[in-house]
Amino acid sequence: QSRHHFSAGIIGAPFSKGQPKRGVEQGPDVIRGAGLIQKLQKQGCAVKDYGDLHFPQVEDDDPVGGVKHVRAVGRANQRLSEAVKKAKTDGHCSVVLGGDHSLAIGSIHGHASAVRDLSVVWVDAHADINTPLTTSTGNMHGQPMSYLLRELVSKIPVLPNLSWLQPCLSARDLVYIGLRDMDPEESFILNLLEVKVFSMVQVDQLGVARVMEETCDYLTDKVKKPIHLSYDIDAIDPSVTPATGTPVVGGLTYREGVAIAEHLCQTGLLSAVDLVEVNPLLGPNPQAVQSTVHTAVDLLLACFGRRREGNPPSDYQLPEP
Ligand code: HAR
Ligand code: MN
Ligand code: MN
Ligand code: MN
Repeated sequence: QSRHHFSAGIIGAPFSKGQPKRGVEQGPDVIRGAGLIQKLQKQGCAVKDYGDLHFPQVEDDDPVGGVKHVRAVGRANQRLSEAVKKAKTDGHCSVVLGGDHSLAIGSIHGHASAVRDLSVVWVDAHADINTPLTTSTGNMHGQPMSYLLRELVSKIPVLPNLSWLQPCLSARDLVYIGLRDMDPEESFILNLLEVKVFSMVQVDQLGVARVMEETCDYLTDKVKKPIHLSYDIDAIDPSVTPATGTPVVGGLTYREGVAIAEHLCQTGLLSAVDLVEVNPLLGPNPQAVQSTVHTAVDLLLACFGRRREGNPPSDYQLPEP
C-alpha cells in the first residue's frame, strides 16, 4: 500500500450523557455499519476491533453546580481512558468512535498515559474549553479541554467520579482548527493561554494547505510528539454533515475536512483519533444522515493513508499475457 504500515485499534464509545440529545450513542453502530473496518482493511490497514465499551447506569447523578451527568461522564471516561491506553500499548493508532465530545477527556488521558507526551489537533466548530464554572449550558461536551489542560488546573473544582483525572496537556501543544462558535468565556481562555487557533477566518484567509503546514510547523517546532486528532463532525459544514447535535453554518467543506486528515496522516505522527458527535437521529432526512456518516468514514480512511491523488499498491505486479 505505502511505505507506512498502518494499524487501527477501534474502540466504540456509545455515550451521549455529555449533551442532552438522544441518538449520538448510535454513532459507533452507524459508522461501523457504513463499512469502516472493511474499507480500512481493503486499503491495507491492519485493524483490531475492540468492540463497544459498556457504560453502566450511574444512579443519583444530579447536576453539580449546574453541570449535568458529571458522575456518568466521569465513570465513562475512566473506562475509555483504560481502553485507549490498552490500544496504544498493543501498538495501534487508537480510534474512538463516539459518542459525544466529552469522551475526549478519557481518550486524550488514556493516550497520554501510554505515550507520556503528546500534542492535540482539535477540529471542531466549538472550542469545548468551558470550565464547570463558565459553562452556560451545563453540558460536559462543551468542557473537555478545560479538564485536560495543565494551565487550568486551579480553575477546576473537585467533581464526583473525576478524581482519577490529572491534566495531561500543555496549552502550547494544542491547535484548534475550524472554530466559529465560541462562548465569550471560551474566547477569554483561548487568549489567556495563547492557544494556537485556526478559526474559519484563518481557513478562509490562508487556505487549508497553509493552515496544515503552519499547524505541523507549530507542533513539531522542538520535538516530534505523537499527535492526537480529536475530530468533531460538526467542524464540517452542516450542508455536508447535518446529522449532529449542534450544527453551525459556515464550516469546513468536505475537501477541507479530508485535507486535514490526509495531512496529519502524512506526518507519520498520528497516534490517536476521535470521531465524535455523529447523531443518526438528527438531520432532516435519511440522505442527510448518510452524507454525515459517509463523511465520517472518509475522514477516518484519510487518517489511515487513503489519498485522493491515488493509492498504488506497493506489492502489485502487472499481469502479463
Ligand atoms: N459552547 C457551548 C457549551 O459549552 C456549546 C458546545 C457544543 N459542543 C459541541 N462540541 N457540540 O463541540 O455548551
Ligand atoms: Mn466538540
Ligand atoms: Mn462541536
Ligand atoms: Mn506538515
